Amino acid sequence: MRKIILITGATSGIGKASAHIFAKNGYDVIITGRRNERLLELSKNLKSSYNVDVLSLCFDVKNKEKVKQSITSLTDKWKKIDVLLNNAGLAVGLDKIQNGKTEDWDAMIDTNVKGLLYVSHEIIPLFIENKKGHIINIGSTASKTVYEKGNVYCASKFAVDALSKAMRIDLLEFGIKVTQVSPGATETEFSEVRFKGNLDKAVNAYKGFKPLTANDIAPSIYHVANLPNNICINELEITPLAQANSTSIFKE
Ligand code: NDP
Ligand code: 8X3
Repeated sequence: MRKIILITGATSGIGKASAHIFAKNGYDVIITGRRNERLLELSKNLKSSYNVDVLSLCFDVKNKEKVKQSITSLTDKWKKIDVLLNNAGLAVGLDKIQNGKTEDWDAMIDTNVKGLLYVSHEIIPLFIENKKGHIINIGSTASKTVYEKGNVYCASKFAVDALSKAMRIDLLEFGIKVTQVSPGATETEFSEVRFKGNLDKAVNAYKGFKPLTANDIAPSIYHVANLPNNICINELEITPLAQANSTSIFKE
């Protein structure tokens, strides 16, 4: 029987690259996100490229009821999930705290923290029932070091750091693995979303150094998910060569 991964935020960036690498290596894949057209296109590509089963579930992780309904409606085959990749997330705005917009704060906390919790809340009982499972939470270098104007995004990722550690402890008795993968600067749609569609600002974020791409991160996610049963990588921080942490990037 093939293994199954559920990926939140598979319509773009790190989630989409992860869907490809897991499917390429024979996983059946549950892809999720809000943009249904992208999900349908990805589903078609994965099926035709890798000959695996793909289930596409369109939902917003902020919507607790929709998350619950989507997971409880899974058939028995799809409930046998091996890996949950909690990847859906975003930064909205880059302002000093005194200039921050409460709607941006809500979007980040509701998606990055509460959304991750809502999805985990539905999947953890399946893992406990199946006596196996692996939760991989996408943190960030922003989970570790606060930077100027990063305030609420950093707070939301510090929460992912705390939750990853807490899940690891609480789920020990069930043999469920928990890993936080924390990327540094990675060129995806992340900056386009952060700067609300301002492409000049988005491109500028990566000027003067070579950022990572989603395809640089996905193999490490695949690696941590496919170790022998007795090994759990708790944390993995991956940055471009030019970046030491959130605040130290060497730009030419
Ligand atoms: P992208 O913007 O390319 O992808 C983000 C994904 O999250 C999309 O598939 C989007 O799908 C999904 N998403 C966002 N909000 C929601 C929501 N409310 N409900 C469901 N899905 C949602 O960015 P990345 O690939 O870079 O980001 C992936 C993760 O990596 C995020 O958690 C981000 O914080 C983290 N990260 C990114 C870094 C970077 O430099 N790029 C560095 C460190 C961490 P859709 O819009 O279709 O819903
Ligand atoms: C995304 C990377 O540096 O914009 O988590 O916070 S950063």
